[in-house]
Amino acid sequence: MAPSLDEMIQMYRKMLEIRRFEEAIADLYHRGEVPSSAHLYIGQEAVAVGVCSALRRDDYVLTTHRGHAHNIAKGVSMRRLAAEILGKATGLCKGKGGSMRASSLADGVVYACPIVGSNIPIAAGVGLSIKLRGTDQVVACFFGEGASNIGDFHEGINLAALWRLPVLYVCENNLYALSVSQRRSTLVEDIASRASAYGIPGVVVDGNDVLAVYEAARRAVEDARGGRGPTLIECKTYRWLGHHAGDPGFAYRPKEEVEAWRERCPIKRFRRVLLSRGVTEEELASVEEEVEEAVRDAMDFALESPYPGPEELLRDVY
Ligand SMILES: Cc1ncc(C[n+]2csc(CCOP(=O)(O)OP(=O)(O)O)c2C)c(N)n1
Repeated sequence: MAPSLDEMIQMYRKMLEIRRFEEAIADLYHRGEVPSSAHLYIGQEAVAVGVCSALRRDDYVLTTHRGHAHNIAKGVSMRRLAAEILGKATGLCKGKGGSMRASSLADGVVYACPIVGSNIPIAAGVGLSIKLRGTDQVVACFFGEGASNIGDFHEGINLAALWRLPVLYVCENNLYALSVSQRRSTLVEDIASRASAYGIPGVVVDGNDVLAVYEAARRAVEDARGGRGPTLIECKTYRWLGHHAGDPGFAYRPKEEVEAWRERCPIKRFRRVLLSRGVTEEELASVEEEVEEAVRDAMDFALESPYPGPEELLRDVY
């Protein structure tokens, strides 16, 4: 079932929130306000939003070092996410997680971690917990194509497949793992083809088309809730910027390639779809204004928040 027009406008809003949020974080990073690295998601917005729009509020998400977007798409407060990235006491993890570990259990974002591939078996664990508790929740696990060459990928997906766990494995294939292109690390063209090794469906989707991603995710959610087990969804996309905010991103990628992908902007593309379905310029302009304001508010909140005090140093440490 396709999303309603209202739902599509909400999807547009979320994609734009992610874009503006990431631009603002890049700006703060270059002004020295971000005390860690920040791996930006600009260009990939259709993936996080397409998948999370097919989830329920009580479903779960696991993300990676490139996880701001998955938090926003799942409904996490942009104020508390921005505060976390700036290491502030008002952040999602009291400023102790930072950009790469920002997560919010209350919103279903269970885990964010820069150890590449580590979330894949943990997602199977979350899926097992759902199964043992007997609910019909599902879990979406996001990772890059680089992670699909890590041993955890095999162990995690094999187990989830064997036990028919309710997991969506979402590979965001942005063609590069750090500076290594997929061509230099992997002989198969489609990461999704690896699904056949585990006896589960593997789907390739245009990761810059939010409606296509939504539809693939919706089907996978239906299977997962129905007890038919996991799906591996590969979203072909591209990160516009460097691996992290301090990487110009041009040393290992041809300028023409970056430009060609910028032409395929998932947000502009979806904007055209909305206009063709009867949404007016005025409606979109008011969404755009509200998003700018919400992102400004989030950054102000984060900048004005205090850092945690020394008494916090050993609290929450196990
Ligand atoms: C186990 C492990 N090996 C290496 C690294 C260093 N590292 C950090 S991000 C990254 C690239 C990850 O690429 P991919 O999984 O495709 O995700 P993307 O950054 O493209 O979103 C690497 C190698 C790491 N963090 N963890």
